[in-house]
Amino acid sequence: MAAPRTVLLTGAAGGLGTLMRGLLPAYGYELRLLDMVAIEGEPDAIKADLADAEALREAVRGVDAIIHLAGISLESSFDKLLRANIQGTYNLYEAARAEGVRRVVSASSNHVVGFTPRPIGAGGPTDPTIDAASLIPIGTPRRPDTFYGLSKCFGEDLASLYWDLHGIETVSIRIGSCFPEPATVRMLSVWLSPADGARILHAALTAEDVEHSVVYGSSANTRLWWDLSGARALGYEPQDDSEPYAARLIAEQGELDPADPAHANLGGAFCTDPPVWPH
Ligand code: NAI
Ligand code: 15L
Repeated sequence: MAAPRTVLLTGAAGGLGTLMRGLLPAYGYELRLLDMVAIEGEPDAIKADLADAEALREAVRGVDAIIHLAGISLESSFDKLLRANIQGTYNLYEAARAEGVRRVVSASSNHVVGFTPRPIGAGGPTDPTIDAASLIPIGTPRRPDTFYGLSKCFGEDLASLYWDLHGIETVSIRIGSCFPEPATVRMLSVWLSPADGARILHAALTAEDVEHSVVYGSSANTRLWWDLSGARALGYEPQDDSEPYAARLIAEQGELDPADPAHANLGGAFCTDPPVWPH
């Protein structure tokens, strides 16, 4: 497919949406912004809920691709997740189908595999680097750690169905932690720097013949836990590594303890005491 130019960015008011609004125009994209809340300084942004199927049809009309970030980004009640992440994502794909949009890049999450035990370095629990053969593969069975993670499993499967039934291509990116800086020792392994976030979105928008691809999304962290080869195959070349933050974070918080259930799995504290969506 021709490289997309006009891209709908859902969830544009959120943390990741705000970072990507700043970074993606440099790649040549014209962004159409959508969120359920108003976006300061963006009077043209579309204020619409994913529940509003008509508004979504209008929002996707004429775009070359969609980056789908909108939704509940933490644990919540099943009913709220059903409405925002499950029904809402379905509504968006239906709008894409009806309006002929051929490419979606969708924010999945590491929490679809959150209960997967994290790999341990060959040198023991505090050995930071994992040898390539022990990195978690993309095909590892899904083990969602929350209803939130479960809603992201649905998003991946919906994308698969819309490829097979309707020929809409999606890259589902299982994002680690995309924030300006890693804030925890766990994030040293799963951090996606904002600049690498823009790089992976750009790769997912422009790669040829992605069909439905699921990839992990993080920077080239020294302490990486999963296999980034799927993302690299799309043309993603991460430039950042969380390691410069390691000494300070470990001094402040200590090493991860594999005997602590909040440290034992990829999903970290989502497996024991997940942060809850505040709304
Ligand atoms: P966020 O919570 O900061 O932003 C989500 C945005 O979606 C908000 O602006 C909110 O108003 C909007 N939204 C929520 N429900 C909506 C609805 N029904 N209709 C329209 N808009 C709605 O989350 P963040 O961190 O920006 O994450 C963006 C996406 O990436 C989310 O789907 C999240 O699950 C996913 N993700 C983020 C990670 C990260 O490290 N930031 C890691 C893994 C996945
Ligand atoms: C996610 O899926 C969340 O949306 C984000 O806020 C972070 O908590 C991230 O995972 C993480 O695992 O750190």
